[in-house]
Parts: sequence; C-alpha cells; structure tokens
Amino acid sequence: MDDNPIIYILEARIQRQRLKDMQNSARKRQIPIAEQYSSSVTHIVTEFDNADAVARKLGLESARCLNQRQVVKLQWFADCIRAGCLVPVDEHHKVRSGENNQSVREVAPPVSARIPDYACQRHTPLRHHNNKFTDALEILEKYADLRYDDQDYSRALAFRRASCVLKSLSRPLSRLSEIQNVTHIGSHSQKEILEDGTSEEVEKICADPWFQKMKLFTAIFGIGHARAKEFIAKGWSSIQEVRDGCTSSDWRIQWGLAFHEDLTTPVTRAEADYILGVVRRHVDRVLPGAVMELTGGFRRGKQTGHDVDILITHPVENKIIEALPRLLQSLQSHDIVLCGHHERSTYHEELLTQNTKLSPRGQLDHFEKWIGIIKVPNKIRIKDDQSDKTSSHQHGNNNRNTDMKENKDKFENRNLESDNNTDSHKSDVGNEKYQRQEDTLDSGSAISDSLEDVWESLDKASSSPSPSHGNPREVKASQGDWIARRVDLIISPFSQFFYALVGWTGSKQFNRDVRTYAEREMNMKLSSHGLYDFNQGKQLVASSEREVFDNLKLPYFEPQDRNC
Ligand code: 8GT
Ligand code: MN
Repeated sequence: MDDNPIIYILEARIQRQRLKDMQNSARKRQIPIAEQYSSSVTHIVTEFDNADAVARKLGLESARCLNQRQVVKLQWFADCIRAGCLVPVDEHHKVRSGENNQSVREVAPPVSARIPDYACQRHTPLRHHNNKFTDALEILEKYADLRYDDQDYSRALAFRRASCVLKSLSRPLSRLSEIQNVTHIGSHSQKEILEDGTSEEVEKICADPWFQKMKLFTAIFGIGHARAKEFIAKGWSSIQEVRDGCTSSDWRIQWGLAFHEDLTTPVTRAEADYILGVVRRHVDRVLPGAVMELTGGFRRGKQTGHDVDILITHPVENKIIEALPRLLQSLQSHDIVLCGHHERSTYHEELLTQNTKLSPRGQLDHFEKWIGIIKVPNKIRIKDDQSDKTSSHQHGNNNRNTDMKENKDKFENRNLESDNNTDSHKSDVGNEKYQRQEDTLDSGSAISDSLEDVWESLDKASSSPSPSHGNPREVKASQGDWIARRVDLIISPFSQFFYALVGWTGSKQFNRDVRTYAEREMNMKLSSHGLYDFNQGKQLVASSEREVFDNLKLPYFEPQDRNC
C-alpha cells in the first residue's frame, strides 16, 4: 500500500446518489479522496471495465500514462469502506488495459497453471470475466445433472468445477483452450470443447424439448427430477397440464403449483430486506436479544434470489428452545404466513464426526427450521423496481441485469426445495440411488444439487400432511395485493452459529469444496454444525466467521467472493 494514498473517484458511469454515498462513507472513515485528478493520485476508482477508457476520460494519451497508479473497480472501494481503511489491491480489484482480448492478452500475464485446487482458496466474485464460457458450461452441467443423474453425478460436477475456475480468473479468456492444462478443466468438459463459448452440443441441448420440459417442471416448488420425468412420461408439457393432472397431496407441490408464477418471479433485495424486517420485529417480540442474519445468495451480494434464508440465534445457548413455534404463532397471528412446515432439530453430537456417506441426509443440516411461503405486499417489489431506475441500491453494483438473468435461468433450471422434505430424513435405508451418487461424489460432505431427488426417491413427500390452512387454489383465486415468497427460517444454537453462517451463506459449490478441502487436506470434518479435527481429536470452536476460516487454515474470503 502506498505511503500517501490519494484516491480519485472517476464520476463517469457512477450514479449521482451512489457517488455521494461513497464520498460520505469515505469521509466518515477518513479515507483521503481527491476532488480532482492530479499526478499525486495513487488510486483511481472507476465503473469502466478497462483502463484505456479511464485514460481517455482523463484526457490522457493512453493507459500507459496510468502506469504509476492503481486503476481499481468500485468493489475495492466498497471493500475499503467495509474494512474502515484502505485494503490491498487484489487481482480481482484491478481494471486492466485493453478493450479487446488481443490487447488484454498482450498486457495480462498468462493464466497461471497454479490455480488453487479448491474454490474456497480462490476469490469468486459475482461478476466475472468469462460468462460466455460459464453460461455454456452451466448448461452442460444442468443437462448432465438432469439426464445422467441416476448414473453419474460427477459428470455434472466436472462442468461445475470448470465454470467455477473460470469465474475466479481475473481476466477474460479468448479461448477455453488457453487454460486447457489447468486443473479441473477435465476430460468431461474437453469433450464438448467450447472454443468461443458456443458448441454444437450446447445448442442442441438448449433446443431439446425434453430439457426444456425438465427445467420447467423442476422449477415447481416440491418437484424433483423423478416427478418431472413422470410428468413428461404422461405427455405433459405445460404447468397447466400438471395443475390439471397432478394428484399429489404434498403441501409443497399443491402450494407450489397454485403459486408457481409468484414463486418463479425473482425475489428482490428490497423484498428480502422487508421480510428480514418483518421477521426481526416478531423475533424481537418472542426472543429479545436474538441475532439474525440474511444468508444465502443475498448475503453473497446477489440482488435477487429464489428464496429468503434467515439464520437466527441467541447468545444465551438455551434461549432458542421453543422460540420458533412462538415466532411462527406471532407471524401467523398477523396473517403473514401462507403455508409452511416446522422441522424439529435432529442434531446430536456424533454427527460432528460421523461419516456422512452413511446417511442419505448427510449433506443437509440438522437445525430446527421452518420452510414455508409468506406474503409480501406487491408495493415492496414495485417500489424497488422504480428506485432501481433512479438511484442505486446501498448494496448495489451494476450487475442487476446479469443477476436477474442469472436468477431467471436458475428458476427455469432447478428446484431446490424437496431436499427439505421433512419426513424423508427419518429413513436411512432403501435408497440405492443415493448410495450410487455418494460413490461418485468426491466427498461425503459435498452437497449435491440433486438432493431433491434423494428425497423424492424416498417417496415420503406424499405422506407429509399439509401444514397450512385453506385450499391453495382457492387462496390463489382470492389473492390480494401481495406476492407469495419462499422463506427458510433456521434456528442455530449460538455455539454452532458461525459454522451455520458459513454453510447457509454458500454457495453450494463453495460448501462442497470447503468440506472436501477440510476432509482431504486437513483431516477435519466440516458441516454447518461445526468443525471436528481428527488430528487433535477435538472440536474446534469459532466465535466469528473469520475463525471458521482460521481453524481451516484458509485465508478469509468475504461472502461476495464465495460465488462459485
Ligand atoms: P438463491 O439465491 O437462488 O436462493 O440461492 P442460494 O441462496 O445460494 O441457495 P439456497 O438453496 O437458498 O441455500 C442457501 C445455502 O444454504 C446453500 O449454500 C446451501 O448449501 C446451504 N445449506 C446448508 N444447509 C442446508 C440445508 O439443510 N438445506 C438447504 N436447502 N440448504 C442448506 O448449509
Ligand atoms: Mn436462498
């Protein structure tokens, strides 16, 4: 870090209100900001994505004139504000020279063959430079997941790993073969080699009616792969046909079908904040002193999500006992809850050391939780849409469109819900498919995106009683000025909280990799409940998220850098 840092914020492309907020935050933290650009400026903060544009804007001949200074993204500035001081400029903060790949390749160092093996050792920001490849790889992953799920889940994982490596690169690749030798870009992905982000294979998959139907059906709350395949076998190809023909008594499927359009409309951050606020008010009433965190994708900086995950704890360990039923009662009495299911904790200490491969629900956690749907006034979402057009959001960056697209794709692509099927974990037996999947996974603690199928194959869903009041279709028919939103409320004992926080922050791939890393490299077992060190024969406690990383001998990564 320079001895006398002076920061200049290049105003172009930064919304006025956001700029003002940034300047105020910097002032409060005594971060030195120059009003004008001058030769004494050491850091230029910009929304431009290449240094040549910055140089032009400053009236300089070329980006070479900026050689002595750091040209950095807003992310760096946001990191400084968060840290309360200037943080070192990392690779992912840098804005490079070159408007096209050719010149980027001239100035950028070759992609190192020494990319760390595990995603938990790499920065994986939400916005990255290689979407054209990762989009294609994720289609291959999704297809492998849907098509070959009963044979070989590792195939889908190989694509996910490849895209995960690309997301962590600090510059765009022009061809995938540039990093052919890099670990993780394995034989699976090389077969369908993506020279420029497109391949015949990918195009064929996108046009495949079977794939389109699978994406459509697995996006229904409560529907996993096996049921979606049944629907296709019946000749159904639309949601309406499922509504007309599906006789399942599973509460999730019934409500999921009735409110499908609501539940596949991305949840905005304003809605997530609103839900957090509502829950907080009720939590304060029933459990004063409780600590709450908005987790999941929103905590990783996403502007939209498919649900809202809220983790709740209390510094006094046993205060959480019976708090969730009281919270639900309080929410219900205010007509906020549409439907949902309360799961009791199934945690016991042996789970900390137990080999998860033995249990079909080993990849899920054992916290007490509520999985349900609540009502959010339409105006919350609409207000957010409008404010988004005029000013930026406090957590924001300019990735909203990408983010929306990402979520839309996700909605089309998957359903994550049945893994929460409450009864299914009661049985460890009779699930051949799970065993097969586990055999092909790298680690027993890895979380499979196909968990919904694990539960589906246990076929307990249909026996779970409807935990809600009213008939879903009738409720839908008389819906007021609100939208249905999926919410998970998770209750964690304080002693497990920071492990739960890391787990529920995700991403899923981050969890997979950090758990595999713990097992393979550290001889430890990591879960959302804690960390057990087999070398020392004891549990390692953590009283902050940083300590979780410290205990694993990993550098700390902010939630925003866990978007693998
Ligand atoms: P989204 O933005 O589409 O909602 O995506 P997300 O927020 O990243 O994923 P999510 O499905 O909502 O799950 C949030 C995180 O919680 C994931 O990283 C998931 O791995 C983690 N997680 C646990 N335990 C459990 C569990 O028991 N069930 C589920 N569904 N997720 C769990 O750590
Ligand atoms: Mn989520």
